[in-house]
This record gives sequence, C-alpha cells and structure tokens, in this order.
Amino acid sequence: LTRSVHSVAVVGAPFSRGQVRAATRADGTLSLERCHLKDFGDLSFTNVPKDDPYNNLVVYPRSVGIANQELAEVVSRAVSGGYSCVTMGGDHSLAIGTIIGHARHHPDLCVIWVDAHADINTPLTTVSGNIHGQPLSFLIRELQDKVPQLPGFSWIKPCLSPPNIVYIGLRDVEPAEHFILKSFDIQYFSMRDIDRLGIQKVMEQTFDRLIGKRKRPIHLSFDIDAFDPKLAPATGTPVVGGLTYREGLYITEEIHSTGLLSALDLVEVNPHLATSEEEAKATASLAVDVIASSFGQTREGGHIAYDHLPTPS
Ligand code: HAR
Ligand code: MN
Ligand code: MN
Ligand code: MN
Repeated sequence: LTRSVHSVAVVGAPFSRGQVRAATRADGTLSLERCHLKDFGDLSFTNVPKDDPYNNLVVYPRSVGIANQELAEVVSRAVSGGYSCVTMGGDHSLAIGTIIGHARHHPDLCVIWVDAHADINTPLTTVSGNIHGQPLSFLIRELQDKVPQLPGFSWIKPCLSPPNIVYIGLRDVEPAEHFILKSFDIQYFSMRDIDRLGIQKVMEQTFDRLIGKRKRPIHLSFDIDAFDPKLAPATGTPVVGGLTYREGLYITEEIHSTGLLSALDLVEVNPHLATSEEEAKATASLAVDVIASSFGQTREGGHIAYDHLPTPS
C-alpha cells in the first residue's frame, strides 16, 4: 500500500487585534502521520501605536492590516515552496492574509469557510467593530464598492468571487450579513441545512459547487466555534447548537479525500478564555484532530505500522 506524504508548513499567528479579547496559538505540538512538517514558527507582530479606530468603531485597523501583510508573505512562500500551509490562530481576521497569500500562488483557489459566523460584515455594517467579523468583505471583488479602505489595508487585493466560497455551520448571522449572502448568491449550509440534509449531502453539494466543473486548490478556513461550545468552550464568541465532533471530522475527512487541500486556517482557539484546564485542553485537542483529519488521519484507522501480518512458524 502506497500512501502519499504531505509536506505541511505550520505557521503560528497569534493575532488578537481583530477582536477585543486576546487569542493565542493552541498550545502543544502538532505531529501528523505521513506528513513532513516544517515549522515556520510564530509570527511576531508589531502592534502599531496610536492605532485609532476607523469611524470611531473599527478597532486596530493598522495593526490588523500590517500583520496580515506579513502573514500573506509567509503563506505565499510556504505554498510556493510546495507545502500545504496550516495557520494556527489567532482570531479570524488572519484569513485576510492567509487567503491573499495563498491566492498569489493559486489564483484559482476556492474557500470552504466552516464557522458559526459569516464574518462578512463590511466596516460600515459591523456592530461590534471587530475585524474578525469582517475578513471576507475585504476579499470579495464584487463587494469592493461597498467597502471603504481602512488605514493599513491599501496593500490588499481582493481575490475571491461569490461562486468560489461555501460556508458550513452558520447559526449567528447578522441582518446585513444575511443581505450580503443573499444578494451576492453566496452558498451556505447553516446548522439548519445540516439538520435537514445531513452532513454527507452538505459535503457533496459543497464539492459540486466548488470543484464539480474544475479541480482547484481548496483553502479551508476552520473557525473552532463552528463546533458546539460543549466541545470547544475555549473560544471568544461561542454559539449554542453547533457541529458535533462527528460532523466536524466528516467535513475534514471529505476534504482530505479530494486531495485538493492546499491551505488550512485553524482559528479562534483561545486557551485564556477557558474556565478550567480541561476546557483549554479539550479545545486544543479538538483543533489538533481537525488538522490531523484534514491531512489524512481517519477514524477507521490508518495502517502505518502494519503492512504485513506475523506468520506462525
Ligand atoms: N458577527 C459578529 C461581528 O461582526 C460576530 C463575529 C464573531 N466572529 C468570530 N469569527 N468569532 O467567526 O462582530
Ligand atoms: Mn470566524
Ligand atoms: Mn466564528
Ligand atoms: Mn493524503
């Protein structure tokens, strides 16, 4: 049995300025079977002093902008070097940098966004002011006449179009976000859709839409808050009624099976928000399971140690 080996780059991106509460890279080491791991280390970001809110509302625009610019460089280097790039966050504003960096090498990429939230507010529709609720608004070409340029964002080149994005797991979508999803015909599978269709049909329809006509690289942006808060309590904006462990891992197993996964963000894991050591550990180990499963760890078991049976003599 031959099994392909993946070269995986791991980037730690402890962003926290896309939201008010701090977030960090999940603790612990990552090891993946059948993968060559290259640790690109943790990026150290410069927090820009005097980073006044845009419109008195959108917080830390310059810090988020520059951090993403640096992250885009690293991701684009990793992907050009033949690696699949895993970025461990950090808040979801980092997807601005990872997707732009990824798209520099693979302009035809598609995005599967697994999240309780749509993260598609514009700086003019946001209520919270947090940029982690807005990343997709900066990335979608067709939306740009509705998006003001934030300080620190002038380097950004939007690289996505609505047909190349599918959401899974939504259950906390604001009115303006819902309006955007509907008017730009962006496909989403809410938790209600998962209840209706089952996760298997959801994945079939996701792939029909994104890679049915043409194979292309997949960028998986996985927000740990897509899971039910019972499973992933150590996160900033938990929402009841989320993915089960089995649904979550089915998503990543199916994505691995396509052979097209090219970059993965694992975001919003924040051990500081856990109320106990167990909560922090459970959330971090769930994040590791998501990553491992995305790169080929299966629940039915892999036979890495066994390629023949002992024979009685
Ligand atoms: N929609 C809300 C906002 O715009 C909440 C966003 C929460 N974001 C994340 N990322 N945790 O998914 O602020
Ligand atoms: Mn998110
Ligand atoms: Mn979320
Ligand atoms: Mn594989």
